[in-house]
Amino acid sequence: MLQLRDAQPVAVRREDYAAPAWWIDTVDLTFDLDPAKTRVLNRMRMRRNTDVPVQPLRLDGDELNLARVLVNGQGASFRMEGDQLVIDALPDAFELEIFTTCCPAKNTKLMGLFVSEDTFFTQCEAEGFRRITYFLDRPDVMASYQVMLRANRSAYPVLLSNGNLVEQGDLPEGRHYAKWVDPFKKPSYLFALVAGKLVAREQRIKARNGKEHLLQVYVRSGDLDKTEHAMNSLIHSIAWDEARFGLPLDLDRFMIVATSDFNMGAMENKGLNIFNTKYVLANQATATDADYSNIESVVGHEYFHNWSGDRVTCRDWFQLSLKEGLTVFRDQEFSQDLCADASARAVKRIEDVRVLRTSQFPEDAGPMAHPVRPDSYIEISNFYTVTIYEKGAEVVRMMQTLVGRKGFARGITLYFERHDGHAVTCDDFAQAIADANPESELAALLPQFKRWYSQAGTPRVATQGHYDAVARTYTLNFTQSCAPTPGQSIKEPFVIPVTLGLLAQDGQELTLHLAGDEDADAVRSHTLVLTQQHESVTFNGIDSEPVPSILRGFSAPVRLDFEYTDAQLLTLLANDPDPFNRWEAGQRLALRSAISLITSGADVVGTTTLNDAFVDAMRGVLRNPTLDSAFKELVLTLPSETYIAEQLEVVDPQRVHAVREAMRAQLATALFSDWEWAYEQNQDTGAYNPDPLSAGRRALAGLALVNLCLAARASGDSVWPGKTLQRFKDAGNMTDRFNALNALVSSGHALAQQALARFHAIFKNEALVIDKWFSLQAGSPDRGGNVLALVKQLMKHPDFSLKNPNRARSVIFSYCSANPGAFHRADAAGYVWWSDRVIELDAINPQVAARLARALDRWSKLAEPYRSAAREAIARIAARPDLSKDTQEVVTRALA
Ligand code: 0A1
Ligand code: ZN
Repeated sequence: MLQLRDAQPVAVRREDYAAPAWWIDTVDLTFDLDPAKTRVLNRMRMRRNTDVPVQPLRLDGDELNLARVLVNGQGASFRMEGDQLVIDALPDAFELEIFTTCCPAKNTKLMGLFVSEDTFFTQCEAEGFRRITYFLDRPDVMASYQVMLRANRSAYPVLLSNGNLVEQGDLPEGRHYAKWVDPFKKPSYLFALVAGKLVAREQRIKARNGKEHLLQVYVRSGDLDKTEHAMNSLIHSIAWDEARFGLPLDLDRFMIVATSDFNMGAMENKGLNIFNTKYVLANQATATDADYSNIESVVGHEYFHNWSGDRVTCRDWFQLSLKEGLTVFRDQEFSQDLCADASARAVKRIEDVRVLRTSQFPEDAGPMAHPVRPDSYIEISNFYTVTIYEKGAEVVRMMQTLVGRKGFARGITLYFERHDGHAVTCDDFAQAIADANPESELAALLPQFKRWYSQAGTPRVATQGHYDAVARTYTLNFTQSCAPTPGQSIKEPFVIPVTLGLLAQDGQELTLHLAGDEDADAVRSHTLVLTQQHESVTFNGIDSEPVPSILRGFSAPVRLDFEYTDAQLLTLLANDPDPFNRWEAGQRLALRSAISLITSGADVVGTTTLNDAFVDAMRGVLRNPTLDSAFKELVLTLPSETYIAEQLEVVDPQRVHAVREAMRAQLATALFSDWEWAYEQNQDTGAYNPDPLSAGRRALAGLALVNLCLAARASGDSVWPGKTLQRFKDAGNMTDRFNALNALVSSGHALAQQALARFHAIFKNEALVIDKWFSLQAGSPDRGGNVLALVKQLMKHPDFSLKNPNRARSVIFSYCSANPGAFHRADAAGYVWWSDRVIELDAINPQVAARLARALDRWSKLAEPYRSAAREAIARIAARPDLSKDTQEVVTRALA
């Protein structure tokens, strides 16, 4: 069906929210599944919402073929207004029957009902259910569902939907049926069905209360040997939510199904989670430690949505962070709680903060900046962002900091008691946490705290220290500010919890005596809650100028400015008991060197970037017997090009790249024997185990190998590249194998080619591994300026497909979003190629296209000639007459 698009798509505004004019009490769906033409019979019991003025019934639809509309069994008159089916003059309660068909085989958007490798899947969040039937497709309409699935038995032996299987049997002509009833009311976005040839790993578990549950992980038959980790992650998630928050599994049966065609990571449909294969399938031969860890988080994330999202859902899509920020916070806490010790927990925290700062901070400073609770959108799919997810999680984390861990658990209990079975708002959440902790600072500051929901942008906290030797006091003066963001020129002060401590110059941590609070217990870490633009705190009894450790554990999502001396940073790097700030000190030192060379105009080649003190400190960390390998790996990894670029007013991406590469080369060479030592020290002989401790050892060995190959590149030595190739061949797990391959490819060694060919030959039937193969090449360093040509060639490879989102991402995103040194070309060829891919993808899958369209979000920061060329490439996309509203919204905002 031809889709006519509005010339000017209209924005949906939060302030326009109105309760629905009608409720849907029950939905009875019958599917006759056929890839070319699926028939959907939808019978609903509807009732007028008597709290709002009388209005016609307006049902949402998208790309549906309508065959019949019956009201109480009689043909009814209706009209179409755009995509909406409108019925006037209805009784206060009635039964509505709608019969439609759709074509899942042609559904390349992967929203609604689609086919992937001969199996039917659905994706309904946010507005996909309207592609299945006409409906009140909004999250505050919650209904009871029963679903009849009918299909050919041999082609689709497994028929799944939400809830419990209540009946199944055969039908004439080789067909069969299954009937499912979901015991919980839910919004349409949580509906799901799956039908196809799948097999399941099953496990029965007994909950604390003695109730039995059936857990299933469904995959294609060749993948059953890759489901153990997902199943274990699910079991751990169930136990954790019950232990930490008292939230039990409320279903007899909980299913996870994997599909290789999926726009996002996974989806929390009630009782029937649908996952991208990337976040389910793992065995040691095909998955890396990072894959294992991501699977654990995503399985946890989707499972935790069963309460934070499904039992209590969002009133409208502006409240998306209500479920996403909270659920990311919960999955982060889950992963931390699974760690065996404090060091592993700190490593997880550093990794989370790194994601926030390299992805969310740029978003908050760019054209797509929006509050955690946005005020308007054109296409809601564009708002599944790092701001809603990761910054939203930081907002929840700050609440926990302000009320304490126990108080927060009390707040969560109250939230679920109050709102179970309802669709609510971010205000309701914050209110519950505050009400459960009436004496807390959160309760006292709630209206101001909620500015975190309404104001976009990353606050900056400028801090100065003043030591008074006579009074033996140390004072910290704080000034907070926040730059304007689109539509918000003035920002009011935020509530910012700043956890801090003080170190003596010899590195000893000091006991804190707060001036004006002499009765307080002596502590070594204190959380100061900033509420004003200017504020200060004074510590008494300080014998010499201390080194402040500010924003410990990254206690608030802000940029902290403090004019540390190099000596102070070295003290923190060597001694801070707070591992986050210890790591941060190293990052600040590296950043400082990078920025001074970038802005100096000096020749990069031949300039020694890093001073001896820094190199010695890095050696000290690498050789430190008391630190874990995972932590060492984080400290010895330089800040990313994206993060460095964010600190600059004007960005020459080639210079940023060249400087960072020079720093890497210097660390590789200067620490050569230390890297050799670290590599040898971090070899595991036992059976493969993806736990944080062993994963950390492999990570550090992998970094060592990269450095050894880089150093060999400089010296012309061939010993380490040879050893690396051998390691690549002999590796007993994907982590070691891929790290070795990466070391050869990223150092540009000639041996990389044969390793790549061998890798492809070994794994040609493992789609997720082939994604890695594409991605590594598209992300490889552009030493001769030929990565763009390579990327073009990769797109012609028989294994490449633009329709498969994972594959498209593995080539196109790896080049455009993760390889700045290759993408930002002075001849603009990278940008032109990017704009062509956005346009091409937009016709297939607007969600994926709109994400790719964000690769040049920060164009206005670029130096010439990049800036003009980037703008032109964006304008080229924007000029297309037939863009989806997804992509149109992104490019329009970029050019505004
Ligand atoms: N709610 C899911 C994310 C998700 C959102 C939209 C989707 O449509 C393509 C798919 C998944 C989560 O947070 O995991
Ligand atoms: Zn989520």
